[in-house]
Amino acid sequence: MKYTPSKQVKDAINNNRPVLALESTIIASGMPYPQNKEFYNKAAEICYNLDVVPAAIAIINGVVHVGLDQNQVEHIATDDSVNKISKREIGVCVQGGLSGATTVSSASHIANAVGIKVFSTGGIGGVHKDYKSTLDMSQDLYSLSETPLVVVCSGVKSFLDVEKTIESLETLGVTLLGYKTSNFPLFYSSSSNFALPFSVDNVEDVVSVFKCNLESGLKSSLLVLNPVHKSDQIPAKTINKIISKSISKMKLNKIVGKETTPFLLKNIAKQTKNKSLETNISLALNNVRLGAKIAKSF
Ligand code: PSU
Ligand code: MN
Repeated sequence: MKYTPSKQVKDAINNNRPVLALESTIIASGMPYPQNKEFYNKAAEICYNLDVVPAAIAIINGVVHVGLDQNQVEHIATDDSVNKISKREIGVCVQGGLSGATTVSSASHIANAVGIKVFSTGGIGGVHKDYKSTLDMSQDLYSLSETPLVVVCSGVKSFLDVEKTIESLETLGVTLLGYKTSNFPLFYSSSSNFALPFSVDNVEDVVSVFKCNLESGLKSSLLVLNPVHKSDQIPAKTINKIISKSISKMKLNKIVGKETTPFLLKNIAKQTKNKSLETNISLALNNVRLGAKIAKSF
C-alpha cells in the first residue's frame, strides 16, 4: 500500500524541513461543523507562522493522504459517510475505496511510516470506566507502544478512567513527560492528583529525551502532556458532574461502541453551553503550537 503525501509534505520531508502530523477524527467527529473546519484552518495557520508544514492525515476514496487541501478538509468535516478508522482498519478502508478519518492509532502509524517525527492531538484514547465488563480499551494505547513518535496531548478523552489509563501506559512502556506540569492533565482541566514523575519546561529538552529514547532502542512514543491554559479550563469538580450525567444518559439510551464518543461530546457541550467545545479547541490549538515548536527544534 502506498501513502500519498501532498507535494508540500513530500518536499518538506525530503528537505528535512519540519512537519507536524495531525489526526482527522478530531475534525470528523470531535467537533461540530463549522467549528471543526475553523479549528483546522487555525491549526494550519499556527504551523505556517512557525514555518512548519501541517500534515493532517485521512483516507479519501481509498487513498491515504498525508497533508490535506481545503476540499479534502471540507469532505472530512461534513460528510457523514466518513468512517472512523483505527490502525487495524487502514487496509480495509483502502481496499474498499472508502473514506476514513484517522484516530491517534492510525494517524501516528502513518506519520511514522512516512518519516514524520511529531504528532499533535487533543486527547488520546484509553481505558474506559466500565472496562471490567466491556474490556473497552483504545487501540491508541497499543499503537503508542510500538510507534516511535513525539505525541503531544492534553491528557485522555475526558470520560475515561484516567488512573487505569496511566497504569496501562506504564505497562505498555510509553514514556510520559509533563510539559511545564508535574501532574497528568485532565483534558478540560489543567491539573489533577495524578503525579507525573518527569517534566521539562522547554522544547529542546523534549527533543533530547526523545533522541535518548531512540538511541536506547525504544520503539514506543514519547507522550508529552501539555495542559490546557488555566484561563480556558473547566474546573474538574464542575466537569466531572456533567460527565457523570452524560454517561448515565448514554446508558439510558443504550448508546454503545463508536456512537459513544460523539454522543458524550455533544451532551457535554449542551450541558456546558458550548464551553466544553471552546476548551477543546483551545487545548487542541495549544498542542498544535507546542508540536510545531518541537518539530522545528529537531
Ligand atoms: N479525544 C476526544 N475526542 C475524540 C478523540 C479523542 O476528546 O474524538 C478521538 C481521537 O481520534 C482518538 C480516538 O484517537 O478518539 C480514540 O477512539 P477510541 O476510544 O474509539 O479508540
Ligand atoms: Mn474502544
